Amino acid sequence: MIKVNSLINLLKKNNSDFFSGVPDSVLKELSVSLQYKDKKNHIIATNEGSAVSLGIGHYLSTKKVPCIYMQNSGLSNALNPLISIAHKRVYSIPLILIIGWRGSPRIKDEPQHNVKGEITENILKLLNIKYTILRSNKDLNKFDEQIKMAKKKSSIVACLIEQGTLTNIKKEDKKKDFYNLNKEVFLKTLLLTLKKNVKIISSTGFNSRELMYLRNKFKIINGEDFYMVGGMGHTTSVALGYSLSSKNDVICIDGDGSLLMHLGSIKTAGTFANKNFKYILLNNNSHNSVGNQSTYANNINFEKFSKSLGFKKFYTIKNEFNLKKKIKTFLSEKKLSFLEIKISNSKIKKLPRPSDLIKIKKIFMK
Ligand SMILES: Cc1ncc(C[n+]2csc(CCOP(=O)(O)OP(=O)(O)O)c2C)c(N)n1
Repeated sequence: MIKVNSLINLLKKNNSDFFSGVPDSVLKELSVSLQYKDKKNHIIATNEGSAVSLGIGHYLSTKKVPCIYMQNSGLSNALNPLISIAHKRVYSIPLILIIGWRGSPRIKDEPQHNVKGEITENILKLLNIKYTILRSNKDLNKFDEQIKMAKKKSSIVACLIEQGTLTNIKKEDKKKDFYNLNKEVFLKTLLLTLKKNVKIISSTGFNSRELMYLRNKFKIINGEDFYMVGGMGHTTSVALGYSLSSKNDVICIDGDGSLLMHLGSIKTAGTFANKNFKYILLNNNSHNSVGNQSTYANNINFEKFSKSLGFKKFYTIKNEFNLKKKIKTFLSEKKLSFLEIKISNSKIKKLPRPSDLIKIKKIFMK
């Protein structure tokens, strides 16, 4: 185990004090600690490519090497600027990557993480990025040497961190809900309001897991779900692609972190979606499932936003008053509509995880 402060101090000793990244459960201690202590020098980015690019900009203006953190699933989002801008044979920009290693061969994980976990080291090797697997304080020394070398050679260096490695010295504050409407109440009411042939496509994080939990708990059979266990930020596009060739109503249930990760896809929906595409944003203003870090979505005016992107109607719900009626009104709307739910964080303990993915796909496609 490694205290998160030992890692942060090592980076700062190397004159790296600018941090950007996308939150991850493995690196929760790091991002939460930075959010409280390094507010000025820490930017929570909407996707990993942006985080790398923010770091590139920081280097260009300060000559200091930035630290970019991400889950290994986000490494693919980061590849474009890593390869086409920062790579040794392009602009040779030094960067320190801190990568949460879900699905490492040592640790049992979900299918989508196992696939990425197995190839993560090879991706780094393909990019010629030197890396250290950080498991104990001893490994910090090796990483320190690699950082010094990367600075000298103006190259990229990385560390891989597995679940449970980082520890926090202080218990983190429990962050309060930003909004009050109970998420379980909303999702249960939505499921109970569905017509028979409705399809739901839901985003990664707690949203899909809660839907699955509630369906099982209350034995709700109307509608069918497809859970986006990975591909964060692509829920809108999958739902749009499905809806364009379907006669059924398709409900896209998205999180605010997920929406912001690939924001452009909602413009594509606003331009191309038919009225069978129903977009629901569960806005809790946080990355609830990976440590409650802020998404800063609270100050977006989603009515102006969605209407300027092509949605014809906007609805918002923030409490339980007339909940069922409001959901019905939205679902029966004949024009392309966007529904923002100002919602609490999840309150359900021990949420299940979708595991038999091929079965879920087959049932969904029936
Ligand atoms: C590409 C990628 N980057 C990061 C993650 C880690 N991750 C999983 S869920 C999540 C937060 C999603 O936020 P939101 O959509 O608001 O849903 P909530 O967690 O609040 O339910 C993140 C960052 C991921 N799965 N994939």
